[in-house]
Amino acid sequence: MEQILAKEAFLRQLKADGIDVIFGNPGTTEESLLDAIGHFDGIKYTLGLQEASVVAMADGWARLKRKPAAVQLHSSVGLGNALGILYEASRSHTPMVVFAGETYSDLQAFDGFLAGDLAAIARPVTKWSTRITHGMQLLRELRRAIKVAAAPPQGPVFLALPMDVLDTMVDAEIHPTSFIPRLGPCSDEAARKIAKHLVSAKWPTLLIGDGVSVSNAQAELRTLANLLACPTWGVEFNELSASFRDPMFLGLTGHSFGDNTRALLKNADAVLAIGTPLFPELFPSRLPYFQPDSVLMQIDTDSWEIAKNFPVEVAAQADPKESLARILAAVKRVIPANQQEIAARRKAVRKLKRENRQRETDQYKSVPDTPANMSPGTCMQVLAEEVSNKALIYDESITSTAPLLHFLQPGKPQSYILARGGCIGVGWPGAIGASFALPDLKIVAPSGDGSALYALQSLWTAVAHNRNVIFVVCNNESYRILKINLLHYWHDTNLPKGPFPFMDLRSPDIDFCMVARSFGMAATKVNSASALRKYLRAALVQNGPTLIEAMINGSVDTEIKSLMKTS
Ligand SMILES: Cc1ncc(C[n+]2csc(CCOP(=O)(O)OP(=O)(O)O)c2C)c(N)n1
Ligand SMILES: [Mg+2]
Repeated sequence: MEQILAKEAFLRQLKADGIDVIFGNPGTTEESLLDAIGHFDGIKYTLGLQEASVVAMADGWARLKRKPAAVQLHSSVGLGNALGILYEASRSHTPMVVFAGETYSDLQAFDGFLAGDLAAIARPVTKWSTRITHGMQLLRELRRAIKVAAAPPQGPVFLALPMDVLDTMVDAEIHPTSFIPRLGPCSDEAARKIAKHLVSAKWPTLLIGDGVSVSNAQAELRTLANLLACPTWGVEFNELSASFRDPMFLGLTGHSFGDNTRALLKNADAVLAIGTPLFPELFPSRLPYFQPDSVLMQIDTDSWEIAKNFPVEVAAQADPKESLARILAAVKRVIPANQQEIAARRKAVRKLKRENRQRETDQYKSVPDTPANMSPGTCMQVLAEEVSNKALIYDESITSTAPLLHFLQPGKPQSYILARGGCIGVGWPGAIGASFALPDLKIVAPSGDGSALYALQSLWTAVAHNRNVIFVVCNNESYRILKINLLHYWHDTNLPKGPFPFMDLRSPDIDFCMVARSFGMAATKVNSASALRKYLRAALVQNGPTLIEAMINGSVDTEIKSLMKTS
């Protein structure tokens, strides 16, 4: 068999699996690999200038490609910088093969510069983490890593690559990685039971998450929700598992306060959760989420999430799309006798949706535009009007996300992605990664000013590779979400409202346009709807990256009024 250098074999294997880009940031221990990449045909190396951005770019790429991204980090320190976003990728199931170089194996016991147990550092944030100890093991372990990353539930894996391993001559035994086929449907019996509970419930509620979009189950979900008039909520909902325009889709439960979610479920007597954890909130409710006689049913590819916190009447580790198809067939077989009840519920859900929308409209209108800035509602209305159907919106606008969703009402596949949050600073680099995955798509990346500051260096990559991304800073000169959450804390603990500590991003003020220009990117600051509209229109028809700094009102007066009055 042909003998080649292990690092060459490594690249050939990635290429054989259709991975044609490596997102990376190098150090001395990766230089020999970079040298090989430089001479290798068919893999593009994309340099990011800090590891958090590198991993976030890979996250965006993998989410759009739906297959493992390749990420190269620098030894223990580069891996350390990446941990926050790797944590996020592992919690939200982004498939990635992450690797970092280290010094020659025979020198590792010396415990010198950059020494560390890399595989141990990566273990808590990966599905599998190992050091490759011999060149002849490389291909087998690389293929295993790719397979493990891609197997449901997907997630990151880590390989430590000592320099000598990469320089070994190995057999060029390249063949495409064998993947585990997707799971099949839930059993007929489970489908029948689920159908029976949904059909006989008064308020059969669907809780859905990214598992639905990952299995492309949107059509089946919509049919089921409409057939039985099921109120539907997005829980861990970062991709469009349902259209915001679907009449039965009522919006997102949010990931902060379990008591909010609990209130939404007060009438639910049968709940089917599909492809979502229950519940991903920071402050889960201490009170029961479900009524004592309600029935919980759960379908997920991830056994960890099933029955994680609540007893489940019907549980299925199964593919959402195929399971929903089976449930639909079972529902149709017993075609419900209670058609009048369903029609009444349909009306009630539509009414609820209308009322929620009206409440949001009133709330956004109540914040005025001023000469210095726009209300978040105005900013997002313009963005939604101008961008709708012309670009993918990759959103990390934090407190501006709610008005954006309100005005955009996204539904078409690849029209909207919510940066998963948790670890902020994933939006802009994620958009850049997405633009490598879908080079023909224009991408608009609204980001909170605070979040953008974690990922500024990603602008350099966008310029270096002339990405078609419009970066929009929703600049409210603050960590507004933290103010809102502190108000909740004061309210819940009956403490008096004080000044907001360390949450204003002023004195010195930050000039995002100057930052962008320093990376060679054109940038404009706007503080009115008309200016925003004008520059968005221009940017949408231009090639290459631009930045628009939109000054928006960061007031939390509405929240103060609503929270403090009830205390
Ligand atoms: C890596 C990391 N550091 C800190 C936080 C805490 N955090 C969550 S949201 C936020 C501020 C977001 O501010 P911005 O992006 O300006 O959005 P706004 O709330 O103003 O709409 C911070 C600091 C986090 N989630 N992740
Ligand atoms: Mg802000």
